[in-house]
Amino acid sequence: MITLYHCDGARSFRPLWMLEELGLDYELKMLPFPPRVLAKEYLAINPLGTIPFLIDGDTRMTESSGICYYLGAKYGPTPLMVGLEEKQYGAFLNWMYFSDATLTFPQTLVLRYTQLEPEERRSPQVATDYAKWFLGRLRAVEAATANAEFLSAGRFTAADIVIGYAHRLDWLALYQPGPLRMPNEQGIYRDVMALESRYQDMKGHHERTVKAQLDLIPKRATGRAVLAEIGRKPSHKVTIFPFDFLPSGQWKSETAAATEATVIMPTPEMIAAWRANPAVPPAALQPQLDGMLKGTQWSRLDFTYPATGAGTGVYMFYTAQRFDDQPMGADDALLHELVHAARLAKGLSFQAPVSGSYRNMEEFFASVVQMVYRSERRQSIFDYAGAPIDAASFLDKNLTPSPRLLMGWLRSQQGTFYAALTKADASFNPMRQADAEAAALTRKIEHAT
Ligand SMILES: N[C@@H](CCC(=O)N[C@@H](CS)C(=O)NCC(=O)O)C(=O)O
Repeated sequence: MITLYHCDGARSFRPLWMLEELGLDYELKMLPFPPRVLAKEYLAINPLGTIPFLIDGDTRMTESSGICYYLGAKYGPTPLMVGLEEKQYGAFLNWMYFSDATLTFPQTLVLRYTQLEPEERRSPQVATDYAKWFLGRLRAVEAATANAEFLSAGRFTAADIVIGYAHRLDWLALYQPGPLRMPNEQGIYRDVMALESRYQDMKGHHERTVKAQLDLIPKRATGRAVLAEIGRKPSHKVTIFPFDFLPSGQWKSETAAATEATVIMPTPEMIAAWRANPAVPPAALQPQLDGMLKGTQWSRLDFTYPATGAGTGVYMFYTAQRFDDQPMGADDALLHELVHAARLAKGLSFQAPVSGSYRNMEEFFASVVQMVYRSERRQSIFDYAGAPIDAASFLDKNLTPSPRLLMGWLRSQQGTFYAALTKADASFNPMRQADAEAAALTRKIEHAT
């Protein structure tokens, strides 16, 4: 499988477009920009820190236009490439090199000295000079497309893709566009717009597939209990991103995982603000949390945070299709993450280890609730490592802490949620079982006294 590292708005758009035109399967890894600063782990993958980076088997490439050429040559034949035997081969090759060496180079300087550098290092002079330079060089494109729809060989080729990048909406905003870069509505740049709409399609697809799974969840009592628990913290948003948006800091440990619920670590100032003025709804802080999404302050929840008990917005990373070939279903995997989300939103996160396969208390709770849901659907039930569970003896399982103690914790931390879970009509329902045991014990004690 081909992997492409990409930042929205960056040159990696060229190979992305080429991959789409060729209809190849690929994995897209999104990074915050600039990754050199905001996703330092990426330097271990691409020491240059630049975007794009393509992995295809043993092949590693960093040059956007070179990657387009490689993909066309390797996965062709395709009309996107102009062959050596064609008259326009030289012109085609010239545009391929022109795209980066001549065209994107001045663009980069403008971007750097108007936006990327810290305020004090910005330089209006560099920006103005190189904007002029860029516009001058663009005249070659203008001339070539004055009477022709395409740049070479009379058809749409990789040359149009690599030159087209310089015309993306982002860049247009930067250069205050004139008709120069939009020759006509029917021209090649319409295809750039089509790619923009493909982004929207991808977003729409994600939203539709997640919603399809979310719609299944309230059909079961377990699902309704989890959603209601999340609903008890309306001030905290739960946002579901595609799995590939998982912050790069977590790739090493988590790339094998199919889903992940993550909180953004609040800054000490934010926690202090909450404490000083509890009347301020935490929702007011949400824009700050969202701002952190840009990359600088991603962090896993650590042991110290739950002590605040304030709860927080939760970001989940989930793509329904990742469950196509897995024993667990896309809906119960989503439910599992939503249990984490419900607890994180309440400021509950107990990472104390649980023996057996469960890793920690949070995974135990999420996994058990997931299995009650599966059991309600008359599906197989298994532990965190995938081994079958015997419903009748689950509470007696030799775990540390014991399942009964863990049930008691859940009940004391989330009483309403726990009570709702006992209502689920499932042959595996340790919450109901533990409640029934407690009631029987109470009766016995009452009887004896
Ligand atoms: N010649 C390379 C240049 C790659 C490059 O400089 N990419 C920019 C994004 S458009 C980048 O990663 N800049 C961030 C940095 O240099 O840290 C190409 O065409 O792909």
